[in-house]
Amino acid sequence: MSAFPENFLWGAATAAYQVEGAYLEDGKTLSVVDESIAPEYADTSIASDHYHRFKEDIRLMKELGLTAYRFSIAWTRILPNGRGEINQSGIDFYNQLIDELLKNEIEPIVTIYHFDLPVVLQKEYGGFSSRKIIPDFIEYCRVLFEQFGDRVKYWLTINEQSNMFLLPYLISFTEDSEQSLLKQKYEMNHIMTLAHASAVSLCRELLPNAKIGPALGVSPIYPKTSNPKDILAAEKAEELRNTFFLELYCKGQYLPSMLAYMQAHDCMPMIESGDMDQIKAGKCDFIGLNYYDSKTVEHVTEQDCAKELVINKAGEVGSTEKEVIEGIYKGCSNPYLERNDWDWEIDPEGLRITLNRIYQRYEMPLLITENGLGAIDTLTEKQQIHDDYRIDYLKKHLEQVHLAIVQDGVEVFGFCPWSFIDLISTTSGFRKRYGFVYVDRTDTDVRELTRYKKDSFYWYQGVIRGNGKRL
Ligand code: BGP
Repeated sequence: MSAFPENFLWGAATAAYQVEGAYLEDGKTLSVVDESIAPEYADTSIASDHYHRFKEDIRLMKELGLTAYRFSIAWTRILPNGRGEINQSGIDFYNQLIDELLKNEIEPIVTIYHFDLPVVLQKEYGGFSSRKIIPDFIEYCRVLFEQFGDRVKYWLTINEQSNMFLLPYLISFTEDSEQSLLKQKYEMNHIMTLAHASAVSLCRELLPNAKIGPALGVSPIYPKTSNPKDILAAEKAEELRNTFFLELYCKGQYLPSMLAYMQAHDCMPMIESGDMDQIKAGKCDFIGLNYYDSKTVEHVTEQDCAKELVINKAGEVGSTEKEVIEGIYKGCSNPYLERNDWDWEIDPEGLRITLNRIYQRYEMPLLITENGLGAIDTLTEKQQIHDDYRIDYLKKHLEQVHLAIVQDGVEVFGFCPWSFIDLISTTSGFRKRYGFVYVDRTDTDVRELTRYKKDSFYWYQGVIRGNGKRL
């Protein structure tokens, strides 16, 4: 196997609310995700205690050989009231984190917004459901660019705008709104797109040498059979779930089929004059991709009623209920793929397919901002974690990234698996782990939070040392 490109970013990823803890320390206030974690799981008060142990964690990153680290900044640490007064302790924390990374020759990749809207802004005007968020978001971005832009070259605007459609718990919709939930989602999406594009434009103005893009959650969509009806359903699902967002980010336009869809379903957002120019002006430099699985769909019949996705949060195999989008598609399982305990279908080739679909269409550099396997890990008596299943998952996915680069001409400039260290899973607490580094705690027992290197840590270390030659 040939090596990966020179200067390929060998990274790993985390997000503030999942890893930091200290959720009310040093001036920080609560975000909507701090409040939304189900009570049976660990809350975000301590998480992996990265806030207090970041130096120890960066030593581990160095030992692992990382050349990049993707993390998110908590808006509520920087601007506890959502806007206005800057919290110096928050600035100090991220300054120390960034300086420590750079001292260790690790490139910081900063996510500006990873689901953690300040509660105050949700209460005041419904967060991203109101255009009032745009100036507040931009003020927050300005603070980040001014404070950290001298050292941070890579920025990610919004994490998984696409998934907020599928997973409404990621955003608090206004229950007493007169608008349907669907309409609220499309309104929110438009406002988020404006916020994203404004952040890109501001970054260009303040940091002309920086690179900025979104972190999109993507799953390629396959038809269940070669029945043209299934193929059409898959193409429509691909537009609805993936291309819709990519067209906005990369071309600054609404996909014609999505305009028709929004008209027909009475969920057209309010597009004010100047909006589309603003969105066009904020074209991103690269696309960040969070990839975990693929999805398979079949056509719907007249008997199929609309149904929301029910996700498997407990790790009970088979408890996912796939969504039905009336008149368009119905989710189904793929008999060719294995799945993890949370029913996520493991599909390494799907990553190559996704990289190709996106790159061949937009020709924009791609950064893999998340990829990984959530699993229940066991700490042995000798303090080891034999996570060969995770090694197998990452190895197969990296092989496909390599093939996309060398055989398909796709430009991928980095790989940031999820996650560097064990952290709170968005849906399933500490039961579902992703890290290269084990954190000794459970959802109910915080213990000492001691860090242990998993087998996958040593495997990834070898991969990085050989620049991907030895997977
Ligand atoms: C992505 C999020 C991450 C992370 C990951 C794994 O959607 O960006 O924050 O949580 O998925 O998901 P989960 O924790 O639900 O297994």
